Amino acid sequence: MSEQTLLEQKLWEGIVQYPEDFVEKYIAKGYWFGQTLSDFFIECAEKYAQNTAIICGERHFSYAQLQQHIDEFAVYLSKQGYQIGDSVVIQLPNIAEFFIAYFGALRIGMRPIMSLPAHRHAEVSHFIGQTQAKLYICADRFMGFDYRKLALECKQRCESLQQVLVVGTSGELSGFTTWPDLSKYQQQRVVPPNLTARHVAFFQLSGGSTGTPKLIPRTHDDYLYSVRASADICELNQTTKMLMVLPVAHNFSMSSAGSLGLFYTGGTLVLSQDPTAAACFALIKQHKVSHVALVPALAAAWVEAVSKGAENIFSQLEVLQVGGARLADALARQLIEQYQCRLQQVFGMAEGLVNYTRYNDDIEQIISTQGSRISADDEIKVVDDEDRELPQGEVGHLLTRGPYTIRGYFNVPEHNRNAFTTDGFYRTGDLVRINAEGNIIVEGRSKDQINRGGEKIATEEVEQVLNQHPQIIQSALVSMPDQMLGEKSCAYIQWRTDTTDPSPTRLMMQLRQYVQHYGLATYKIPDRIEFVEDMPYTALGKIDKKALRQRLVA
Ligand code: OOB
Repeated sequence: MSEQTLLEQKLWEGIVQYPEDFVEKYIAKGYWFGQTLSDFFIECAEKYAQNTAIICGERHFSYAQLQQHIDEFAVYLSKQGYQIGDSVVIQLPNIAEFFIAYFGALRIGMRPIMSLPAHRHAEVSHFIGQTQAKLYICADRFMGFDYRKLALECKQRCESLQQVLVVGTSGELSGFTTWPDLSKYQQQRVVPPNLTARHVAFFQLSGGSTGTPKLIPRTHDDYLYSVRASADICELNQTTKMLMVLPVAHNFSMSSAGSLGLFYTGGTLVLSQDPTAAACFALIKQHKVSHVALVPALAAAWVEAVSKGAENIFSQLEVLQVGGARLADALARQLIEQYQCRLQQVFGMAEGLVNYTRYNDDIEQIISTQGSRISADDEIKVVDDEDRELPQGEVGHLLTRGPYTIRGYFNVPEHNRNAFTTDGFYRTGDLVRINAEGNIIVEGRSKDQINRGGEKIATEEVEQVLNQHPQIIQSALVSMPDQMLGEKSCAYIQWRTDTTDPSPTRLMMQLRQYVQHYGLATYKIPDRIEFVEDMPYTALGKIDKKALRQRLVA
């Protein structure tokens, strides 16, 4: 077999491709136009060379400077021996190095995995293991957490991992390196990899509903289509100043319209590592920020700050986007009516489909719906439990297929059989209704997931960890309503009674520590623990989570 064929095989391993007739359609319609993400940024940098691309604390980067650093970092990576198709887990806070690492890796055809700062060693080592990643890029410390410890844990578990690259100080651990002095690579260029825009560019992560988080392979073509179309819908331009306060690597932050949509139009990204109203309001004032994207919990916290006397920054923004979890109608109304905010609701998923309320939608639509799809070729079905399409207006399961929605998660054929229909529709796990105006209203969820202020918890993943505890017979994680976050998690625990029970508070602390020690992201640690003698069961003999949730509300 030729080297090229072997490479092609490697690049498509574990990937479910779009069927040829759809590929032809998406190309014919001009959605996919054959540009890689790397070439995309090169084009932005040429077009807007002198515009400021990123403000990161005291550091300002023009588009030309950012591209220069990307090129230099790409040279560094290739000198380290990395090649096309190699995977790299990137886990960085909202700092400029994120973009240098991301585009630098893409420049040589490496495939980044977009880990979030909240992930811990269980998740990160899973990402490394799944993709056989050779490189892990992290910060030294962030929000009081030392990522070098996490990296050490991953080094012990993951054979594929060759290098840990630390932004900050490496602590001189063996196999750890610090962020290079990029000026050393100034005069050099890498040879662009032999890749097409149809190939997978990088991996987003799914919130999931079963087991460990799944990897979402996004191609250059599909991702860039969603980026360009989003930038158009959101009407971004060279004067746009976007504050990035949600994690940079999240799909909402990157592409809806996010940083990439912003780069496409030549605007300026202001990075914040601190989501508090105090910190962000100061940045908004200082840089005359025009656009911000928040999850409902953060929007509520900022409203609280304004109601307590902070300056009303909502009326100063051109647009406030809110998405990631259901925005309560009352909060939407308050933002618009009391604080003169120009609100846009965003309902999307890392797997693809994104919906926006449009600026010219009727106010009531903006308040009470989650908008409409990006593309006329986003196929949307609302179905009953037997996959039969429901009449318009009825609540059912949302299925979708389209020019930027994946056809399968990476390397999990068994799981894909349930997560997608045989004709390629993605089962979103969301319960929705479509109103007379054609806008989507998210009414609930059929997937076993908790949406904790926009951070998704696959209940099964946490239960599996709890169930490994020697004293636990079985466990069930359910959501409980929360004023600030929308939802929090409560673990019902059936404890072995044959041992002497320490006090419930002691037990609770022990269990929390147990989950933390296991290495799950902190937001997955149960907020509350309830001990029960037995579980309620459904007629089928499964744990009746509905009954448990009702108990909590009662
Ligand atoms: C975004 O992406 P993910 O992958 O973290 O989560 C997707 C899930 C959706 O299936 C839905 O259950 C929920 O998050 N969701 C919303 C929502 N936006 C997302 N539920 C109700 N209302 C909304 N506005 O969260 C994401 C990706 C791109 C853009 C925006 C959000």
